[in-house]
This record gives sequence, C-alpha cells and structure tokens, in this order.
Amino acid sequence: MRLDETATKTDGLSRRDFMQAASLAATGVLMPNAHAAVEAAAAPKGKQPNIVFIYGEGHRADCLSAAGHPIVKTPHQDRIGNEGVRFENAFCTNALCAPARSSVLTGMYSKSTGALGNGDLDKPLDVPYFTDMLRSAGYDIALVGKAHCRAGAADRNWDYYFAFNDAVADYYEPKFFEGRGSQMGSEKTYYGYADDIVMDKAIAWLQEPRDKPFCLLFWPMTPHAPFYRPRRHLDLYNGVAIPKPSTFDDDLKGWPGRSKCVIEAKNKIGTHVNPDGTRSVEELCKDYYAGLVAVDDMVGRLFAQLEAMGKMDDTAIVHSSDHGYFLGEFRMFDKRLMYEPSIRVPMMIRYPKTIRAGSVRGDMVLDLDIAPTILELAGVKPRKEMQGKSMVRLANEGDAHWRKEWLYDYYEYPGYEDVRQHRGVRTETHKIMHFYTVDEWEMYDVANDPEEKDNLYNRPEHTAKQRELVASLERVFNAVPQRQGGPTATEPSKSF
Ligand SMILES: [Ca+2]
Repeated sequence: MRLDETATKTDGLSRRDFMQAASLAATGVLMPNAHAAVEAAAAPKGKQPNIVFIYGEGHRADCLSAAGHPIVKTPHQDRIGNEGVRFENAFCTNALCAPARSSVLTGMYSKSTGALGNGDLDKPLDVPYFTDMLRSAGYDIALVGKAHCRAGAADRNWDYYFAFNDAVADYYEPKFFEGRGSQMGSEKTYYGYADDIVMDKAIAWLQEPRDKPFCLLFWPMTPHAPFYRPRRHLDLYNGVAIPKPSTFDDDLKGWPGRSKCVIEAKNKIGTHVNPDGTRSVEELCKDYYAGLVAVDDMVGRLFAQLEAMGKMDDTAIVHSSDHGYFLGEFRMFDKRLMYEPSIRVPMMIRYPKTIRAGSVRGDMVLDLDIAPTILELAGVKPRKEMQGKSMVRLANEGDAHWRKEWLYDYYEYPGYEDVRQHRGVRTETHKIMHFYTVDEWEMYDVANDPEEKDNLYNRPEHTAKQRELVASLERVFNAVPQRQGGPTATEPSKSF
C-alpha cells in the first residue's frame, strides 16, 4: 500500500497521525494503524482464533532443525514453520531480556517504552500490552513461565498468571508467583524441572471449561545460564563433536577490527569467573542445545493437548524469542551486542485458516511486529503508538513496501558484562553500529561477510556506503519517539 492510499482510505486518522505514520514508514518504523484500520478484521467476533505465543529464552534463529541446524533437533517447533510461515530474517531490537519482553508486549521500541535495561524490574510499565487489548476483546489470557519484563506483568489482571520475573535461579527448585485476576499469590517454591512445572500449569489451565477464546503465552525459562538440564537429557550429546566458530580465537589474533569497548566487555568464554560464566564452547553448546530440546518437549506436550481438545487448527501459534545468543562467536557468550548471533531470532506462525503453509520468507521482521500480528489475527485494531506492523499479509502475499532498514538500540551500561551503549542500523545487506559514549564504530557487509569478520568502517573504498548508513541510522533513530517522563531504566542490572 502506498502512503497516499493510506491517507485517502483511512477514516478517523488525523493529519498529525498520518504525517507521523508517513514519516516513520519512510524511515523503516512501520506504523500498523493506518494499514490495519482498513484491512484488518480477519476474525469477526465469535470466530476469533485461540492464540498461543511461544517466546523462547535466548533461542538462536539457527537452532531449529527447520533452519538446518546440524545438531539440535526441534521437531515440534519446526512444525509451526513447516505448516505455516518461517521468516529467515527476524530480529530483536534490543537484545536483552526485560527490554525485549517489554517491547514484544507493547509493540514499541525500548526508547519509547522507557524499559531500557534489566534494572528496575519492579517498576511499572504504564503502556497497554497486546494481551490487555485481547482481554478487552473477550479473550481469556494467561502468562506462564519466565516473565522477566518490567513490572513482571503481574499487574495486568491475567485470567491466569504463573511466572517468575527474573532469570531462573534454581532449575530444580524454581520459584513462581501464581494468580488469577487481580488476586496474586505470594512467591512459592516448586519441586521439579522448571519448564516441566510450567507446562503442567499451562495444560491444566487449557483444560478448564471456557466459552471464550484463549490466549496463552508460554514463555519458557530454558535455556538460560546456569544451563541445568532435565534428568532425561543428561546424556544428550555425549561424544558429539561441537564445531568451534571461526572467530573464537580472535583474541589470539589481536582482535582484528574489533572496537576497544567490545574487546573490554566481560562476555568472553573462559575468561571471567562469575556464577553464570561459561567455561568452554563445548560445555556451553551442549547444555544450551539440551535446554532447547527440553523446550521442544514442552511444545510437543502443548500441541498434543491442543489436538486432544480438537483445537490445533483453531489456534494461531506464534513462535519467536526475546533475543539470540553467542555460542563462541568472537569468543563470546550471552547477547546484548548488535552482532548477528545475538540479534537474530526465530519467527514462525502457524494458523491454517489464514496463513499459507510451507512458506519461507526473507523480509526483515522485528519483535515489534508480533503484537500487531497477533492483534490482526484476533480481529483487534492495534494501538496507533505501536511501531511494528502485522506480518499476516506479508506472510501470504509479500509486501513491496516492507521495511528496508531498522534501528537497533541497546542501553544497559554499566551492567552485568559492561557492554557499552550502542545503536545501529541494519539493512538487507549492511549494518553500522555506533558505541556513542566512546565514539567507536563498526560497519559490516553482512550479505558478503555474514560472520562479521571485516570491519569496513573508515575504509576509503567504502566511504559512500558509510555515509549512507550513518544517515540511515540518524533517520531511524529520530523516527522513534523518545519517552518523556514516566519510567526509565536507571538502575544497573544485577543479573542477566
Ligand atoms: Ca533472555
């Protein structure tokens, strides 16, 4: 759709709204409101699909057998993409738990939510979530698993809430809050593998009689440091060779092309002693992969329940993750930085009534797009403040006007690993990143250098591209409204 069509077709959209939408769309921040107001309403009231949103914990985009991973087998999660759509170029906009989870619930950048880091988890996030909107539209809503977002979402009057608002501390004696409506219980300790307990609770909730559609957010705790496995997977990957990333030994080569602040960040394998620190690529990968397999077990149980209820095809299933994860690239673990392993996430949707089966798309989609997508599937109009765009039409027909550039924006410093603030722009072929407090830059041709080995910044032969990307970064950053007043992240995090 062209913007001039948006202007003429949309009722009730003020000129100011339109001008904002036009400005943002031109700069890669796609405003769904104008588009959705005239084209959504996929589900009339009474025929709303059930919704399941599986939001992984640091699940890398490439760690699905559907994405061709040579070691990890994820048959249940693969099914979502194989029987629906899988986006090969999906990204988060701030690769850190609480900011990403706050963005996915609101459809807004960290810069606009004010949820900038993992600190201040107990402070409110006074922006409507898409789940609040679904509840108003007649849905039973539930969140089970790891909340880890600002305010923990416990204030949202869920029909059912069984969650923990931080990274899991003890996989075998996990703590959760359980509540219904405005009645939230006190924190209790449970005994058993954390995500097994979460899925028991989810299934019990699904089995309750109801005459409304449901929306279940299954947000697993696994895999997250300290990476403990369920008993049934203790032997998984014994004797399996784990390849080492080609950039793992960059430290021995003097960190070619890497910014000083990146080199100094405390996120290198076998370098820093902390309770969540990782000791070797082999240990990290095997425990991380086994965690993803444990999650796949849970997804299998969930699907078996939906099928037993005859609701599998009446349920729109969305699968993504809060961020990716370094498994030894540049010797790193964890996330935060704007390199590909950290910012790439899975993105799959299965809903046979609306989404064509078996398509794989390369368009760049973002965590911000999930809320508008789920709302469109439910026939609910997105908020005009949402900064993503529904992926429904893109999945089925493509969209020549889809975004070609987007903003990445990381804030938390000082923090757990002392990764400096940075922001950058990612296009379909390139990225540039600016560590603006120390004025260091990196620039990569990700189309030809997907492992980001060759920093092109300030190379004379790339001056024109560099100028173009710097201008693009300024454009996408300025297009996102800065939150004024209200909550901001002020406290450095104590965990990650
Ligand atoms: Ca996370």
